[in-house]
Amino acid sequence: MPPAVALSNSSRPTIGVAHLPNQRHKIVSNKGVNFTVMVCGESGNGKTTFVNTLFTTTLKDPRDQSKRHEKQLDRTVEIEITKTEIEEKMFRVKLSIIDTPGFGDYVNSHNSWVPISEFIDDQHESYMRQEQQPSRSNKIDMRVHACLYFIRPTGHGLKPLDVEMMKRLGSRVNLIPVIAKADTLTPKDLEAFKERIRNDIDQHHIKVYQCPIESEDEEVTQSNRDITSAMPFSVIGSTQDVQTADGRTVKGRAYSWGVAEVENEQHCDFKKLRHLLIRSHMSDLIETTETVHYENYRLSEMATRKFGEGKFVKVENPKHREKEEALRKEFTEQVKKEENRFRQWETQLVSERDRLNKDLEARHAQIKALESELEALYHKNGGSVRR
Ligand SMILES: Nc1nc2c(ncn2[C@@H]2O[C@H](COP(=O)(O)OP(=O)(O)OP(=O)(O)O)[C@@H](O)[C@H]2O)c(=O)[nH]1
Ligand SMILES: [Mg+2]
Repeated sequence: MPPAVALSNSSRPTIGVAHLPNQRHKIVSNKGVNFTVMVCGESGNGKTTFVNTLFTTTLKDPRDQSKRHEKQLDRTVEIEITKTEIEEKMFRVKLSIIDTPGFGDYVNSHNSWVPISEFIDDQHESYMRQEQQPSRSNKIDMRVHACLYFIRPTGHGLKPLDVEMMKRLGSRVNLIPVIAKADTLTPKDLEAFKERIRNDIDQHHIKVYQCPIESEDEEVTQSNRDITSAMPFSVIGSTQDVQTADGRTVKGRAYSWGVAEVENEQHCDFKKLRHLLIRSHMSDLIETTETVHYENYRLSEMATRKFGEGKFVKVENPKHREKEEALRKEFTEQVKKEENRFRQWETQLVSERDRLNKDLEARHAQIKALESELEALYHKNGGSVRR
């Protein structure tokens, strides 16, 4: 685990935990708070890049540069958890980012939501079991507080697989839709695409995270309004420093027409999303995970099993399914091959039997002919030949 790292000194932001109610505030300042964000969606949408970008732009002063988190951009093949700590005015936030393998054409994508939703449920399950233990002080809490769902910037709206996946996720976690690779759409197309996604979300009754807007502070209320109106957040991911036309060095993607900047609000909503996650709505995400999603899980599980009883595990992992499918295919082919072999063998046996039968018949005919010959000789010699 990388060492505790602090946010940059300049314009120190206030992390959401500072807004927690007093009682919680005390507990949190002593022990720190767990905050877990998950990214998921189709393969190649820039999830891992986003995670790297978030780390590079959020943790400005890592004590040890060499330990700065940076993951390889190979296709992610299993759920990967990266942990770090951010610290703000005595508050420790134990931040975990969960990167998941993207689904797409290379797997049987029909059940690709299973490992992800199972992971989310497993964290609830593990927490619930720890709560049922006599000693509950050192609980390990990896419940997912926010799940960022990356939507491919096709311009057309949600795919059926997105709808299925988002529906399942929205019922168990704070789901935040994200439009990937905002730099591939023009601002006009991006706005139209956002509208289409909002309509699809409404039409399919997908539950997405609704952040509270009203606050005692008018400025905060306005900021919350801005954040909400930007949903689904568009993002650009990049850990590269590039030079803008006006001479600034920024994180972004350089094109012949100019630079798409990660932290420029005219280019994408990365800043708004980061602000929501680790500043303005962290405490609400934690709170709603506890009071809505964990509670839903706990109640539905309590309704179907006795206190302390283990969970009924259904093996529905698509990887297992694929393996099962491959084995079934192999088995069927093997059986077919064996059947063919038996059929050929049977045909050979039948023709061999026919050949032998014919042979036998011929020999019978020969014997008969010889017998007749013998009979004729017997009569010719006046019956003196012995049969
Ligand atoms: N244009 C553009 N390309 C991006 C952006 N983010 C990532 N990419 C590129 O998209 C490709 C895939 O990025 P990844 O971060 O590996 O995608 P992923 O979603 O983690 O993919 P899986 O691990 O297979 O699920 C890489 O070549 C990235 O450089 C972006 O914001 N804009
Ligand atoms: Mg990846």
